[in-house]
Amino acid sequence: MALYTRVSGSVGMITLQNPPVNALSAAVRQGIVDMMDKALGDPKVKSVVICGQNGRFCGGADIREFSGNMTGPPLVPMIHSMESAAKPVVAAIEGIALGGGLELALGCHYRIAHSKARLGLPEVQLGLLPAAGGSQRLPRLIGVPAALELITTGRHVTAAEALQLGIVDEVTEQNAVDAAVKFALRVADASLDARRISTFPCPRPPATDAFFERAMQQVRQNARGAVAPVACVQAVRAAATLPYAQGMEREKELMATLFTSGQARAQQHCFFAQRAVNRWSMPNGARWDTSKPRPVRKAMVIGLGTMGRGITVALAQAGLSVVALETTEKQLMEAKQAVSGMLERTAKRRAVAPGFDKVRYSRDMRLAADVDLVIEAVFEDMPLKKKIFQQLSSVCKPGTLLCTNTSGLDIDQLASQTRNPELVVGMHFFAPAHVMKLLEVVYGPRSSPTAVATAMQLGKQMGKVSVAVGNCRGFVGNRMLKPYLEQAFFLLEEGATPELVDGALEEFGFAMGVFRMSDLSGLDVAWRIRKADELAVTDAPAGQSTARSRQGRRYSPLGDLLCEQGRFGQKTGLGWYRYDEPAGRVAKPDPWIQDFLERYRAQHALVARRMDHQEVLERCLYSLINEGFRILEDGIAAGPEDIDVIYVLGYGWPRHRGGPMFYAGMVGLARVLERLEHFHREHPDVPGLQPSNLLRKLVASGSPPVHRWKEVIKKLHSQL
Ligand code: 3H9
Repeated sequence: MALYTRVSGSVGMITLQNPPVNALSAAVRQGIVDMMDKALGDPKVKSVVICGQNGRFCGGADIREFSGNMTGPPLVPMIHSMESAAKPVVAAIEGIALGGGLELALGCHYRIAHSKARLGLPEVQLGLLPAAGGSQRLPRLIGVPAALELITTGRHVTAAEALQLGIVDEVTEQNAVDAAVKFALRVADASLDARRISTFPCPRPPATDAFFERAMQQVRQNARGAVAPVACVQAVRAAATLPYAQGMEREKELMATLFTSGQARAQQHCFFAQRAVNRWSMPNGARWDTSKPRPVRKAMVIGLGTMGRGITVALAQAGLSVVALETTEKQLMEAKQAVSGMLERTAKRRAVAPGFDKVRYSRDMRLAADVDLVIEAVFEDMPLKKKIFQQLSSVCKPGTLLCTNTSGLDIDQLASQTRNPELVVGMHFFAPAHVMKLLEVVYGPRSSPTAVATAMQLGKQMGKVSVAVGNCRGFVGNRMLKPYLEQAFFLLEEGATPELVDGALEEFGFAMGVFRMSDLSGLDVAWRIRKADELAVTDAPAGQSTARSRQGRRYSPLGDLLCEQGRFGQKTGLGWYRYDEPAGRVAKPDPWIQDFLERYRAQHALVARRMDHQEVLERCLYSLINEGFRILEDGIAAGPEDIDVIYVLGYGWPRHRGGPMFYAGMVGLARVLERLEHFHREHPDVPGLQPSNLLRKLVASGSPPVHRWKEVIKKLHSQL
């Protein structure tokens, strides 16, 4: 809806009303058309101001409408007739002007923004392009290079940057609507000839063809198979090379292709999934989000390795006081230097104060007496963690939340070391912890709703997307990773190379294939855990040190054998690849690995065979997805959206493929089931390939779309 009033005698004011972000739904568009007619037809009105209610201009087209039949007046002619109006129209931008919201503002003759407003064309992140004239007007207003960057990345800009770029005419610290009304009174009689952006010539960049070829090459490289950024370049190229009307035709054509694409659906699924995880509830229906989180002002981080340092920075940046704890003076000083550097760099990027004074470095555990929350981030050593939790339990004041950053150990075992097990939760960060958006908040059987709510709230304060998950080995993300990694090893045994497996996964859209990723994170971490679990080669019976079976199931000792050679990945310069130097970044195929694999196959009488990318993808991804179904079955994740968010934000799953569970739906659940059955027949000693009950149930229920899986899961739980 849109509300119309007349203010200051001669200014017609149109207020968009569609909470919470005033998205341009059919009713809002109809309202704008009607109210513009009213304003233009009223002889007392000399100029018009358009604004949004509740301090938010407009969040763009109503994304919820994309999945149904679009009704109501279309945006393009609506904006065009606004631009053609004979009376000046001023946009009063408060809060946000995003996507169609900014396009609406670009159709106005003037734009006044509040200093705290953010503007942008984020359509590319939804698998779309700004198709209400944005791709044609923005380059005409601010030039091709700047517009291209904003449109292909979807980046939001502050009001100050928008002013500098020339997107807005004025920035105000006062109420932007009042400022726009004053401005509208001032320009009531001014000529509009030079104010209609669609009539501006588009400045062509020098050597236009070469400029766009370079831009396209760069965008393709970063897009990892996403098509929307490519279409964005094509649309901006049309703006630079064609007259406006033809450019608009091109924009429409490109949008038509994107609009119905699977990628757009996938990216919009991610958008809604990311918001759905905030309404966290347990599979049994118990809700945490109705519990009041406790205030957290002071925190302690124990263990200042890579994770602890990142967590310290994230907490300090969120405005908390942090006590950073290490055991030796040397470790403490090294950590202090590293944390200060990280604080300085991020502060510079965000143009804020570094907050060095927020962090106090200490070796004294007794300081835990004074904090509201502790995050333990020592290495994955259960006895050590248990000892720390025992100490904390006796030092901390009542009510202090005790969190662990373990990436997969049992939260309940740690809780049982404390006097208040209800105050223990997992806060599983992803490296680098001050950068990565994802946080798994892990609740044990005894964690209280308040404890979970507090951890979730703290995550939000740190700018993370927090997903509440149940307690099991590896939680959601790492539990699903295990069968995926396992398949990658089996593929090597059967004849693949690390390059082949990584090539297939990177072509699919992962930022990094499994072997490059393992090299980056360090092979020794998982090896030490396997050793502790008596799974690694050194624990196998003498003479069978490379046995391919553990506890009755297939096991590949390849990773252990590599670690036995001291090849721990990038940090040692050697892993699944060779690096120019220790900590070097460029992965090069290593002939040593070829020999090593050949020797290994010979030792186990394995005959190498050729395999293609399709097989690599099916084996790795379907086994990961299958574990995702088991996780849903076990009630560890509340829904498929939670798993998808974890994979997209924490594990580099390509956003344009919507997350593993959405992807399974796109491939077709029946197809995933059929391929898993096939692979399981071929590899009966690999339980990860045995299709889960839930997958079978979903297929038997006619493969409903992902947002309806919860009904089937509920039924499955009620039958148990
Ligand atoms: C477009 O404009 C296409 C055109 O170029 C061409 C067309 C021809 N529609 O994020 P929040 C909901 S494409 C519908 O938690 P925040 C959201 O789902 C659009 N709903 O709040 C959530 O609902 P719920 C281009 C929307 O304050 C609630 O609002 N625009 C829309 O953290 C609150 O959202 C964009 O891509 C929408 N457009 O952040 C902007 N936007 O409560 C997308 C939000 O049921 N939106 N909702 O979970 C955003 O980036 C953020 O929501 C925003 C607010 C920054 C606006």
